[in-house]
Parts: sequence; C-alpha cells; structure tokens
Amino acid sequence: MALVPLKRRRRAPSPPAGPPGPGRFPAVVLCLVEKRMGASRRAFLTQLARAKGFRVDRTYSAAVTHVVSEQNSGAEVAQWLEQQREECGDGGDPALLDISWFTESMGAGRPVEIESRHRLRVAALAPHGRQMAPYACQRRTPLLHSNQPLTEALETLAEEAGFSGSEGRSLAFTRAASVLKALPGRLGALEELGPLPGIGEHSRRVIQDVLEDGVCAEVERVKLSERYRTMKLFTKIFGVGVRTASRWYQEGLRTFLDLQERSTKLTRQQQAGLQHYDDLNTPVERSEAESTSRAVQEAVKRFLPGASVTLAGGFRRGKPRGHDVDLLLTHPEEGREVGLLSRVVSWLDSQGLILYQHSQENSYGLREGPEPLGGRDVMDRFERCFSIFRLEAQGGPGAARGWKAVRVDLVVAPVSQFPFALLGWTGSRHFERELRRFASRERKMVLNSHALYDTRTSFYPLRPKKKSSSTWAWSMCPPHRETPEPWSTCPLQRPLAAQESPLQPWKRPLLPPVLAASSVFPGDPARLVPVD
Ligand code: 8GT
Ligand code: MN
Repeated sequence: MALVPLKRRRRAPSPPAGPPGPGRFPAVVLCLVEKRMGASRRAFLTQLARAKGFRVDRTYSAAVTHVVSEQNSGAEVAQWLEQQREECGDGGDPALLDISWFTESMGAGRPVEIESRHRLRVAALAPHGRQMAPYACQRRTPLLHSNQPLTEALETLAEEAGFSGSEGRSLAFTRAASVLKALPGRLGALEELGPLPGIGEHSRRVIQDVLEDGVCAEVERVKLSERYRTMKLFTKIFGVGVRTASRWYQEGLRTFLDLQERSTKLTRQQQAGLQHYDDLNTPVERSEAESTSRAVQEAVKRFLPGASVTLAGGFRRGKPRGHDVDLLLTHPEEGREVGLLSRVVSWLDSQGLILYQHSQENSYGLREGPEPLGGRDVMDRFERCFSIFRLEAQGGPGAARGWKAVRVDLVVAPVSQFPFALLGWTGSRHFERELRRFASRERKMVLNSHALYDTRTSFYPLRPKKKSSSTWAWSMCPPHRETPEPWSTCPLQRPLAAQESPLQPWKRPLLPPVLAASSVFPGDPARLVPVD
C-alpha cells in the first residue's frame, strides 16, 4: 500500500456516493472507517476496490459484511460500529478487519479468506469488569446489540424461572442478559468476560454452551417442555398472569380447547383476551401506536383543551414495534385532569373504537409515603384504563377484515407526578427495577412512578418544578435508545463529593434535596423542590 497517499490532504474528495451495484463478489460488502485513515486515503482505497469489482458502501448499513480500518484499535472500531448501528437503526454483524486484509485482497484481486491476524482484537470487552457499571441504569443498552443468541437463551431461562415462581433466579438471568446487551461488541469466548459483575455461574455455563455449540441444551429442553409451552400460551392471554396459568396447568389444561371443554371460568378481561388472542399477539407497529395516540388526543382535546397525551413504553425508547400502546395523560394545571379519563373513554367507545375496557381509580396519596421497598415492583396506582382498541387496519393480518385489536393502556398522572410517571412508564422493566435499586442502595432514596422520596428526611417527597417537569423527564430518554442516556456520558453527572458518598448518608444541611435528587438522575438539573 506504499503507492497510496498515507496522509490526508486538505479538502479531500469524498468517495462517490452509493454502492455501484453488487460488484463481482456479491457476498462481500465493504465499508471503510474514515477515522485515522483520513478522507482522501479512504476515497482512494474506495476507488481502488471498486475498480477491482468490490462493492464499497459509503455509509454503514446492515448489508455491510466487512468493516476495514487502519490504525484503529478493536475497541475504537467496535464503538464506531455500535454508533453506526444506532444511526441506521439496523443491525448487521460485519467482520472488523485491519487494513492488511484489504491490502492482500486488492493484491489477489478477490476477497481473501479472513484469518485471525486480519481481525481486530475486541478481546478486552470489559477487562476485569472495570468498564461495566454495576447497575443497568448506569449503562447504555442499545436497541440493537451483538449478542442476540446469548441474550435470547438467557431470557428464555429468565422467563421459565418466572413461570415457576422463582423470582430471584429469573432476575439473575435477566441481569446477565442485560450485561451482555451492554457489551461493545460480540463475545467470542467466555474468558473475554472477565469477572464481570452480574453474571453468575449458571449464566456462564449457558453462555459457554451457546458460544461452543450455537445452542444450549438446557434452553432447548425448556423450550420443548410441555409446561413452558403451556405457560407461554396461557400467559399471552390478556388478563392471565403466571398464577392463573400455573393453576390451569396443574388442573391439566393445555389448550384453548381444554379451557372451553372444561368450562373454565374466565373473567370478562380474559374472555376479551381470548377473543382477540391472535391480534393481541401480533406486534403493534409504530404507525399504529401513533394513530392510536392521535385518536386519544382528539378525544382529550374535546373535553380538556391543553391536556397532553404522551406515547411512553417501548415506543418511547425507540422500539419500532411493541406489544401494546402506553399513553400518559396530564394537564399543566394540577387537578384539571380529574374526571378526564371516563369522558375520553366514553367518547371513544361511542365512536366504536373500544372493544374492551376497565378502569381503576387513582389510589395514591403522596403524603402516605412510598410503598415498602420491593413490595410492588413497578406497579403504580394512577387512574388508569386497560383497554383493547379497534384500530383501522393498515395492512397486516387484520387488513382483510378492515380492523385490528390493539392493547392500549391509558394512564392519568397529575402534573406534579408526571416526570416520575413518564420515567416509570418508559421502561424497560429491568431498567426501572435497576434505577429503583440504585436510588435506594446508593442514594438512600425511594423512587416509584409517583415520586422520589428522601428517606433521610422522613420520606419527604421531592418533585420537579412544574415548568421543567416534562423537559426533565424527556432528557432522561432520548429516542433510539433502549435505555436513557448513560450515566457516565451525561455532562450533568458530576462525581460524588466526599460528603455525598453512598457509604456516608447525606445530611440535609450539606446537601439540600434539590441537589440530592438531581444527582440521583443524570438528566436536566431538574430543580427538584420539596412538595409543600
Ligand atoms: P412492549 O413493547 O412489549 O409493550 O414493552 P414495554 O412498553 O417496555 O412494556 P410494558 O409492559 O408495556 O410496560 C411499560 C412500562 O411501564 C414498563 O417498563 C413498566 O416498568 C412500567 N410501569 C409503571 N407502572 C406500571 C404498572 O402499574 N403496570 C405495568 N404493567 N407497567 C408499569 O411504571
Ligand atoms: Mn408497552
């Protein structure tokens, strides 16, 4: 490669945009990393490769099979790749290669076989656990990651443990999966993990099996087991939880036909769940979530102008599809939201938009103090409507019939609790659990979807000032992220001063609640003030 200019000159020409067809080697799509290589050398190499019949894409996409870089470390390229995946919203699992592979391929006039000396070393994924923050809420967990087969295996075991009522075991597998999602690249060998926090012996065995054999025998056994399959079938019915499904299984029920033949007693919710089973287990597309949101917005506007409807849940984390639509309703003037939900639901019903609904009243008193720790997990006590909407079908399975049943949760939050509601309802479930664990263990605070309490000041609830409330919650979760912005990269996340050390309880005079609360969260300073 001595013939090509090594250094970048000013204003280098960009490589021609777009790929010139599939090239002579359809199985190979190159993308060159500009960092350190420089724009002009990149343009030169692109032209060279194209002249030899290679397809070289200017921008990264899931189609790219070979990422070539020069003078970058494996970790740098892995990080670059993660960013590209996020930007293009698609995955792909390209080989990360050093320029030597490119040089040899150009010399040979064809893509040479990849040998280990060509590969960038991404071995130090998390050397000695130092790079991995212990709580999931402190890490960045992108929507698309490189360890899908491993996390799927672990999550199957987590689900199975949940079906057997072993919450602790379920959490252990979920935690291990969560750590793998946050790795900067694909795990090649168990040793690369080092003594990472949150991955226990059992999970390591599962990981090793999948790395070595492509599958884990234990997971395959679970997936085929009658109990797991039946539990999965039953818990996918709206209104059927693990306890009911388990009871049915013990009674010998295995299929929907069994439920019918044995005249199993079903609640109204479960009847609706069974009736719309197929639709409700077909993913909800983002466009469907948005049109649901618009319909609710229209109804809300009729009865309470100025009230807002916010799409939360997985869609707010940037997921392209989900299992339901989570909508939060509020009004900038506290108290005006009371009575809104029933009017909205009646109106939507009169328009033929509702197939099923049941509502629950608000039963939360801020002054009561928080629930006992660990008592209710992520459940909250907002006024809420669990419903099934009849949505006009936009293609997909309901197209012929013209409509599709979609699960919708409408949640009403008074504006003073709205940031906590939005934060809580954005999920993921594991992120929320970890955020609450962090607040309690490291900050001696209690967080739920209603408020943040400082336990040192007798459960004094803290809340953001009204004006900053929505910006505060928004700043917690930029779009296209599985979880909110990482702790470490947030400019507002300052290191704890000595007196704030988690080991040394805060004292009010040293750290007023306003600071205490803003250091729990990496968002906008929030200007949290005590509820007066
Ligand atoms: P999805 O795409 O499968 O719908 O995924 P999701 O949107 O992340 O999950 P979800 O089951 O729809 O729940 C949305 C979030 O709301 C969860 O992260 C959960 O932590 C949170 N949440 C609360 N309160 C409550 C509650 O009372 N019930 C439920 N089910 N979820 C709640 O903050
Ligand atoms: Mn959801």
